[in-house]
Amino acid sequence: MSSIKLYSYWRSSCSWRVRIILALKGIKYDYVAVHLVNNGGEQRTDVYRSFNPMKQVPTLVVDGNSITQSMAIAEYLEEKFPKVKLFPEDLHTKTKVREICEIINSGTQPIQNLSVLQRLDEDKRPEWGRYWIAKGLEAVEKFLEKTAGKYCVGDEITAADTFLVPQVGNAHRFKVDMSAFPIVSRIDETLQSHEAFVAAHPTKQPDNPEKAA
Ligand SMILES: N[C@@H](CCC(=O)N[C@@H](CS)C(=O)NCC(=O)O)C(=O)O
Repeated sequence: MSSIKLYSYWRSSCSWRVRIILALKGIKYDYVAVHLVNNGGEQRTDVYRSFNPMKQVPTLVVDGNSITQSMAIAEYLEEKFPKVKLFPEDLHTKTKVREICEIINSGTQPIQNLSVLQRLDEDKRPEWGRYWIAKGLEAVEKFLEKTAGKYCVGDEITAADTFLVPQVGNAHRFKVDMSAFPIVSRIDETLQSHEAFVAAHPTKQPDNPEKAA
């Protein structure tokens, strides 16, 4: 039995992806909150930086070994806990899953991430975030026209769904007009009531200020 710790921030979409995966796979873990804003950002402390040089969440620590980058964490968990599969066996289908993950992971979230926004004047940030999130979701929607069934790729939940839902969460925060993304919206809505997605939601995390209050 491994000891697993997740360094997370309730509102971080990248941490949210990993929380969904852990919940879907039924993996128990200890939650360690890293406040991204207070005290100049706890992700920037020397101690945290020693195991996450990018100064970002999430970090997963398994039996004392730290793993950073949500995609690497997703692939690690897939191999270590293969019972619930989030990357399909079929190579073509698996590649479709990875493509959707990467549109979000590399093409969308990094451009609207906190440390990027903090380089802009405060009044420019909402429009910047809205623009880049809408651009990413436009590409995801086009993909989904070809791949979607009940979920992003066919009728089984895959890693693509675990990346999509948190990015839609960010879209709502930035007030993106979702009417242009009907398939994205339909899948997000379907997954909102799935128990693993409910458990991983920001509102359910111990460091959510409303929960702590
Ligand atoms: N590629 C990384 C991105 C991680 C990332 O951007 N994390 C954000 C929260 S979603 C963060 O920690 N931001 C803090 C900062 O920018 O200072 C991953 O997927 O894990």
